[in-house]
Amino acid sequence: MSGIIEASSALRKRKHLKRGINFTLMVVGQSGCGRSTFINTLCGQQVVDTSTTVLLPTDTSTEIALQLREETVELEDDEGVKIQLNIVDTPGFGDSLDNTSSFDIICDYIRHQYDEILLEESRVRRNPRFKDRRVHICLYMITPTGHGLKEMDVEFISKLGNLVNIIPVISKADSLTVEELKLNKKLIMEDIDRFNLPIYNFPYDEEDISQEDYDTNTYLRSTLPFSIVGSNEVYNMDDDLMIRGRKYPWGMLDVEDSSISDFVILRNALLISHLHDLKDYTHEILYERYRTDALSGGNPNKNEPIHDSPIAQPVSPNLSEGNVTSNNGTYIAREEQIRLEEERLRQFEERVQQELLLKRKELLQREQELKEIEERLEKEARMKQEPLEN
Ligand SMILES: Nc1nc2c(ncn2[C@@H]2O[C@H](COP(=O)(O)OP(=O)(O)OP(=O)(O)O)[C@@H](O)[C@H]2O)c(=O)[nH]1
Ligand SMILES: [Mg+2]
Repeated sequence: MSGIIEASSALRKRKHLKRGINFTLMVVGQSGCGRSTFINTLCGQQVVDTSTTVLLPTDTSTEIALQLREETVELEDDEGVKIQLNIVDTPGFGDSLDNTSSFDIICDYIRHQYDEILLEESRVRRNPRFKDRRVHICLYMITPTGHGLKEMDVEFISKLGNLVNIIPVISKADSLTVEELKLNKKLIMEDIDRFNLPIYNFPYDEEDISQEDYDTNTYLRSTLPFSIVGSNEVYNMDDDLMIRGRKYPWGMLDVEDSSISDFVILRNALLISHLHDLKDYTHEILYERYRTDALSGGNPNKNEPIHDSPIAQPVSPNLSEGNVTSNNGTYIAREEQIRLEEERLRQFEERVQQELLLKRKELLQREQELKEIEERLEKEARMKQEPLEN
């Protein structure tokens, strides 16, 4: 009997591995901070275009709207384990004077994915094609100023850190010297402590952790925030060694150079050692809290520190007098919750529609430009031909 169970679990595992592990990474950071380059470096291939993403304000607003761009790439490790890596890029982030709407768009996106799971869980018949698109990790890129966190960084992490795992990273670390980088890391961690910011700091259960995992997690904690160097170029070195690096007049910098870059540590943590931990934490802690708040009529929008709120109980048909009032209250609160959810979804849809309109407008403009170029070329060709005919 146990043989059958083992065999079927091995089969399930193989099937799971064949399909690939689904993992979603969001990259947030101000324009030009190196988001696209990092994504390509992490995947070891050109996944996103690195031409500058210049977003223009719409006619009706001076604000630059943030966009969410999704890409999926399949990665495979040395042992043939596949990862379906969904990447959410955030061009336009932090480009406005007031970034509240950017924060809201990201917040809504993450909550929307939780709502989808909530809905799917409540279905009698599950959708076999349902895709879990919850964000398992949000890398928050800090520009290498040599100082601590900016006001916007503090606001973002405190607003979203209880909804999604946030790991802070210093991008373009090669623009700082080793000493400056050390100081920059220290200042950032001091700010994180001072403002009590909820980042993902490789949590573990003290009673249920091996010495090896304990050492790894402690080391990763002490390395935060990770410093990264990205590049879109691969160079063939003299000894036929291929390296992804940045070429400067004074020499070559390997993105994996550990004196300045924690890229290898971060890649290993994200895609190998902590991939399942990040998924588990998202499901068991972050989503569970969201679900509890949503079902108990609370407001999952609020950003309270993680707490052990009681799981909502199903409403019993034999209610005592006292329970009627409290369940009635819960019922009203749930109705209010549904109303708020509907309103939020309506706003979400509106934003998507607006984005669609904008894209259509851009497309029409491009078409018009193309037409004008064609006409000009035709005219030039005709003018060249005319003297020949005469
Ligand atoms: N020195 C240095 N430059 C980098 C690094 N990563 C990216 N860059 C450069 O920074 C510029 C912007 O990089 P992108 O990856 O396009 O940045 P982005 O955040 O995607 O930019 P937008 O999409 O325009 O918001 C490019 O010229 C990159 O070559 C890095 O680690 N170090
Ligand atoms: Mg980009």
